[in-house]
Amino acid sequence: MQVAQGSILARQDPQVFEAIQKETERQRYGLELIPSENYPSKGVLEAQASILGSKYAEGYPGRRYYGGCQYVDVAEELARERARALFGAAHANVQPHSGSQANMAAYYAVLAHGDTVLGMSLSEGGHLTHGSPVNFSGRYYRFVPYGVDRESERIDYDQVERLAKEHKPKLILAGYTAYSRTIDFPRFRAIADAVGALFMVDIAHIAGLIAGGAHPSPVPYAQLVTSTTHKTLRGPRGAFILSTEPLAKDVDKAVFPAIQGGPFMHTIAAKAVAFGEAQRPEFALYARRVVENAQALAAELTRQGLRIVSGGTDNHLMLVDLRSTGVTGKDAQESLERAGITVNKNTIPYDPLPPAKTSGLRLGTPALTSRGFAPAEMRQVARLLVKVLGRCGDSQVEREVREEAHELAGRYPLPGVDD
Ligand code: DSN
Repeated sequence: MQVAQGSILARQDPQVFEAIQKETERQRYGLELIPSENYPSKGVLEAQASILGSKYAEGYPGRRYYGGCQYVDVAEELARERARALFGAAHANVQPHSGSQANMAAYYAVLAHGDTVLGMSLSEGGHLTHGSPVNFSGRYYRFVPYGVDRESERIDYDQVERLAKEHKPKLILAGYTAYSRTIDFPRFRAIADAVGALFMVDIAHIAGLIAGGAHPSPVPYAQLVTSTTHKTLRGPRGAFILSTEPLAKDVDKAVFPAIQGGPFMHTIAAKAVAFGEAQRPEFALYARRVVENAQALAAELTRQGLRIVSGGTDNHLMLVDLRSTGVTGKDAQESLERAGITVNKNTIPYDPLPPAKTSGLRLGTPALTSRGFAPAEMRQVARLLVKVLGRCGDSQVEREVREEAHELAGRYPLPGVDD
């Protein structure tokens, strides 16, 4: 284990220090395929670890409830301006601490308790905050779920239209956590307009692809766009909301004072850094490479006999249908983890198994692409996955794959740590 020279934490609190060191080694020598995870740059990490986190700044730049906010105002103004420019939006609120809070604030801005919303069900690719009964969203609002077509495993836009006409929602929600196909934003907007609904998109997963031009943008079509900053966007852990000008005040009031108190100014500074990085030409290359890598991974898995839900991917992720292997998502995830490959089990559309077991795996390429992996390496990763899935739970196979995964990962620096 490499010990950081001169670490104060190593002496002050060896237990916490060791946990951080071990996690660093896990990340450095493991193959990270969870599509919602990524590695931020050193600049992002530096801003996030900065003393700006000590400052209370309830309110917004120029209108704070605390003195001494002149420098955190600079950071937040930069984050807002860069988010607006990056996505071409009229308004940006960069204070939400997480994607769930961004969604909560967006709903709060435009809905009243009990209002009807159309959103994709969690089991087919939505998110907890898209109306799950165990989440505030399903409890406070009347969510009507839509799903994917059983044959094509793509969004059934005709069903969305039928449900919209039947239920007359106040809001229609698109944007998913486990959907691998391009979303037709103009079609959604047309459906929303036809029934007088607002249109909102949660781009938490695809924000970086949109910023880099590798997925169409919902901004010209949606009144509200929410996102996290730490997935394909490669920023710090956090979130933001984009909106049209008429909704700007309601969005700001919903974030503060309605649902949040003091903003995390260190994280907002780190968001500014990340938005700045995403404006650079090399970020567009990154975004395209994320998709190329996902397509290479999906193609090799298919060649090796696995079925990819909907037949492939247009973005950074894919769902693998494990039913032909006789292995559950849970067992596959555990065996792969022992083999040095981190994935997450996920339901597939119309999954016969419950969410704690699942018939699928969700794989994504943002993290390995940040490390410098190209399609050739993704094909090697596919072969390692297939080797484990073919002999799931076999400790000899897990050991062999772990050695190969360790060697492959070790060839690429861990961004933010080794650069
Ligand atoms: N937990 C995130 C994901 O993994 O997709 C969504 O919030």
